[in-house]
Amino acid sequence: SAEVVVCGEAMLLLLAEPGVPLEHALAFRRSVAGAESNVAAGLARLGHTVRWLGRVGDDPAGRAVLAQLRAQGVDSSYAITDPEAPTGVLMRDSHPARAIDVQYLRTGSAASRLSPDELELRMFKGARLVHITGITPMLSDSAHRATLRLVELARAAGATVSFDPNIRHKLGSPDRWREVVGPLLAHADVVLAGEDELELLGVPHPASLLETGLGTLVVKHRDKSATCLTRTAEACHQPAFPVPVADPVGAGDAFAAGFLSGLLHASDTGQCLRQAAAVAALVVQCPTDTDGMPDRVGLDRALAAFTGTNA
Ligand code: KDG
Repeated sequence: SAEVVVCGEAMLLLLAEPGVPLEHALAFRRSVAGAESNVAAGLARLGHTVRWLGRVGDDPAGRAVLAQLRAQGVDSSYAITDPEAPTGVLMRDSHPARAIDVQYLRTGSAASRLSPDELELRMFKGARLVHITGITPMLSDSAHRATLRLVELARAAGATVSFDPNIRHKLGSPDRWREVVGPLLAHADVVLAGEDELELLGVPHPASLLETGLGTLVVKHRDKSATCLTRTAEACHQPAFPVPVADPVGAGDAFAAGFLSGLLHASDTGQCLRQAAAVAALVVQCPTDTDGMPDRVGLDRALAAFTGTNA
């Protein structure tokens, strides 16, 4: 069994050589993209047992994705290989100070065919935490229904549900995001969201979510600081640690991995937020979404360096 279960689309990532616009890049680095698999990789690196659920095609890209997840210590034994649809691909560039160009080749991908009847309670046995994002329900109607099923199964297994809306404008209009992803906020125990995302989803006053059942809300602000609100503890605020940014993509997933690891260790919200900020600060210094993910020792060292205390 795994302590954490995540479900989502993992894609082959083709990352343009640093700083070169996607359109002009000649050399690409191969890696894996996918918000949920990024969180899985981060939590596994921090010592948690993590299972990834999702679908890939029966193709070299799919095999490469599964091999990388395995190498990152993520259990993919329940992954489904679809003989009829391809693995999704994400091409992008990375610049610290310019908008990042992303091109998806994911329409009709194997992952987008996820359906509720493929999810079974045994996949969640022993899980303490199930992490989902708003990307999955935006992939297709069946993936939307599967996301609702995920929440049901997580509840049946007695797991905490964490949710990151992860709005990606290329996947749908703001209205569509509001309609599909907005209602999911009410199903989660823990929400990690950008303030711009909450505004788009029609939640101008984040604290109001705590009145409708949510236990923990982390709001990521435009200045990269974050606030954690809970029903019981006092609000906590954490600025971002200042670091040179090489590739900002994956910062949110790194932040989630650091925060959720803290929750699994029953740390107080201040510590969860510091860890979140530290993991994000380490990940943005490296190319790809996950290369900078620290292990426990690396995280403690970074926290000591960032906060000026001894580990
Ligand atoms: O969170 C980083 C993600 O944006 C990236 O890995 C790809 O999941 C992804 C998506 O759907 O854009």
